Amino acid sequence: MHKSGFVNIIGHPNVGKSTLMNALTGEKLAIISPKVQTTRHRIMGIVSGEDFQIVYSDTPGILKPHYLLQETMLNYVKTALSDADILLYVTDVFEKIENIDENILSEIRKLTIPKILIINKIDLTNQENLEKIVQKWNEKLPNTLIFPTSALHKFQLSNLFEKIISLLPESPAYFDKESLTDKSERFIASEIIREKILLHYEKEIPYSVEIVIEEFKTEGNLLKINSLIFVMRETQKGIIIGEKGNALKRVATEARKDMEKFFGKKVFLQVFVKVDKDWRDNPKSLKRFGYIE
Ligand SMILES: Nc1nc2c(ncn2[C@@H]2O[C@H](COP(=O)(O)OP(=O)(O)OP(=O)(O)O)[C@@H](O)[C@H]2O)c(=O)[nH]1
Ligand SMILES: [Mg+2]
Repeated sequence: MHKSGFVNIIGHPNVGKSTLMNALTGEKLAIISPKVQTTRHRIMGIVSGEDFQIVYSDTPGILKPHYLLQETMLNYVKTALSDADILLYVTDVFEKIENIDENILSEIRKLTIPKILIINKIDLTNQENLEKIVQKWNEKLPNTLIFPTSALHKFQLSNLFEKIISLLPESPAYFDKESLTDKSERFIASEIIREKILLHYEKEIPYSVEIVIEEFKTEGNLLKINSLIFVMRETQKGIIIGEKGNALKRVATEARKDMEKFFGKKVFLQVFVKVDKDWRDNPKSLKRFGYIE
C-alpha cells in the first residue's frame, strides 16, 4: 500500500509556519524572519519514502487584505484550506485566541478531513500556561488533535510526523520521489534575497520590495545570478542601497553565502535596484512577479 497526500499549513502571521515546514522537510525551502508577512506564496515541501509521500504546503499568514498583493496571498490560504488532505492549523503560545477571526475557525470546524492544531513556540512558556492554552483551544476547536511543538528546537516533530503518516490517505505519489519542492531554483534564489531585506530593513521597506531573477546560469563550477530588487518609490531605492552602497552590499554578501549553501556551488551574485511604482496594486506587475496567472 502507498500513502500520499497534501498536508497544508495555515495560520496567522509569525506563528512559525515556515519554520515548521522547514523542520518537517529538513530543507530550508521557505524563508523565515521575525517580521509578519514573511511568506507571500504557497510553497510545497515534499518528503518521500518508499511507501509514502507527504506534500506539505507552507502558506502566507492569514490577514485582512489592504492591497492586491495581499488579496492574492489570502487566496493561496483559501486554496490550501480547500485542497488539504490533512490540515495543520498553526498557532503559538502568544496568539490571543479571542482576537482570532471567527470565520476562519468556523471554516476549520466545517472541514471533515483530519485536522491538527499545532501550538508552537512552547519553548517560550511554562507547563501551567500551556495547559491553559490547550484547554481554551479544546473548546474553540473540538474534534481537532492538539500538538504542542517547538518548531525552532524540533521538539515533538517526530511524533507529529508519525501522526501525519498514520493519517495519510492511500494514494500514489503526486510528485517525483526525488522532488523537494514545486518551486524553481530561481524562486528560491529570489526568496533568499528577500529574506535578507526582511532582516535588515525596517518599517515599510520589506513590504515594498519584490525580487526578480533575471539570469540564473551555471558556468562550470560557478552559478551566475543576476537579480533586480524592485521598490515602490524612488526614495526607497536610496534606503535599499544605503550610504556608499553598504546596505545593499550586506544584503548581497549574505544572500550569496546562503545561495552557495543551498545550491552547493560557488555563486556570483549581482543585484540592481529599480522602481516599479506601486507594483503591489498593479495586476501586470503581480503577473510578472508570479503571483497571478
Ligand atoms: N522561540 C521560538 N521561536 C520560533 C519557533 N518557531 C518559529 N519561531 C520564530 O518565529 C518567527 C516567525 O517564524 P516564521 O516561520 O517566519 O513564521 P510564519 O508563521 O511562517 O510567518 P509568516 O510567513 O509571516 O506568516 C521567527 O523569528 C522564528 O525564528 C519556536 O518554536 N520557538
Ligand atoms: Mg512564513
